[in-house]
Amino acid sequence: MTDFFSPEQIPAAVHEIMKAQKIWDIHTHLYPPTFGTPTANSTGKTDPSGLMLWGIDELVNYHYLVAEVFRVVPSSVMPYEKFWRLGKAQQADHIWKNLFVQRAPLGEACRGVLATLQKLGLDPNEKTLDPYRKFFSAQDPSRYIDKVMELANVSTITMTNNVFDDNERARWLADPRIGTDPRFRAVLRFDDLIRDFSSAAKKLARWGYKTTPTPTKKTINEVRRFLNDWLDRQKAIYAAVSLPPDFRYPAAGGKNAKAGAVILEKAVLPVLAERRLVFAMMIGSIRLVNPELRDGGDMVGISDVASVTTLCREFPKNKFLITMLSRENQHELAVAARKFDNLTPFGCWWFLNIPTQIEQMTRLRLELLGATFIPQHSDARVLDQLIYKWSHSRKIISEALADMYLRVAQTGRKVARAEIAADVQRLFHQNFADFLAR
Ligand code: FIX
Ligand code: ZN
Repeated sequence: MTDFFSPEQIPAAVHEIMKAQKIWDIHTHLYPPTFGTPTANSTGKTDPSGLMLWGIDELVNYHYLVAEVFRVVPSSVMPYEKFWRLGKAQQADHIWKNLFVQRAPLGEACRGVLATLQKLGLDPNEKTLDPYRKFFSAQDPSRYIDKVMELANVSTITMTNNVFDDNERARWLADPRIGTDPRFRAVLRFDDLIRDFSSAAKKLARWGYKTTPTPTKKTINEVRRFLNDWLDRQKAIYAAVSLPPDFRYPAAGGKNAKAGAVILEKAVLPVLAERRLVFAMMIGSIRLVNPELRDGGDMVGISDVASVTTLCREFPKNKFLITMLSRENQHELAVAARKFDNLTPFGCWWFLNIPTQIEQMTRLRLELLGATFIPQHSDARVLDQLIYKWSHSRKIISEALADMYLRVAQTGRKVARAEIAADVQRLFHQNFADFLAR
């Protein structure tokens, strides 16, 4: 007997199905303990340059909150260089006092920290961070990953593995088994190869590849060898770049931009097509408009969707996973996805990962694409963020989805539980798995 819902039952039914759905988080900056952790923990093993970030000092030092605290205590009062000279704990104390204690923590990134503490069973009203530090220092990193994944109901964490990051690259070269934690999947990330091929070519040459800043046939072949070596080493499930808003294909701009486009066309896309690997292009980030803020110093700009449609048309054997950083690009990108089945839009990226924009983007995409896109990724940089980033997004996406089914039910078409469950599974796991496997 098919289990249909009356219109009044739909919102609660969608919420319950969404809550139960395990999520494949397709883009994060998270790592397993094999990459080392600077956070004090029950094993006593810490690594100051470790990449696995978790715990209260990392949560409160999120680069979003660093940028926000300078709006409250300006650099004329707390000079940037003075802030950066503080230790991580003192930086966190400064942020906690000024954003969480001396005023109501209104912003989304602040609210996220509080929601995470609440779901961990901690009191979000503490005046200092010490009680939280005590809790986190008692955790075993690997068991804590299981706890956070369970609270967030996340099945798989997809990493961002930047081959041009010296710390990360050295770790992969030192330990062939570093990426084998079954809870994580690797992604080969190589922004510099496209953004700044001239400097990337010099680095590849230092690493033993016969590359020059001019993309000759020999250089192109060597870049292909480099990509294959690292895709194999990482067992990467896709490859990714973040690109500035002025990215264009065909290339516009100077010699370096043109070289990047040649590398994209002659090396990156052919290698990924041969391996049937997805290419994620995250377009619209301007690096370090304020370098004093370090990771928090990046900016958004309106990008060119026509370059995306040109790539989708000219490289039909490639699969493009696209997210754009500007709100103004979202409608055009969703329409572009109606034109090309090798284009899957994903996520509400970075400055768009706030309730108002998640709601608007999800409704727009459902109305134009049905359940054929990937609504969200966490972009978490600190493990514990999975808890709030997913609880916030589930609620908003659930409300948008419920409205869509309500509209269907209002036509007299009955809506079955199995249909809702199938769509939720598509949106949070199967669309991604199918796109990878296609
Ligand atoms: O390029 C990226 O992967 C961005 O997501 C990051 O660079 C950015 O700092 C971030 O974490 C945004 O949420
Ligand atoms: Zn990211």
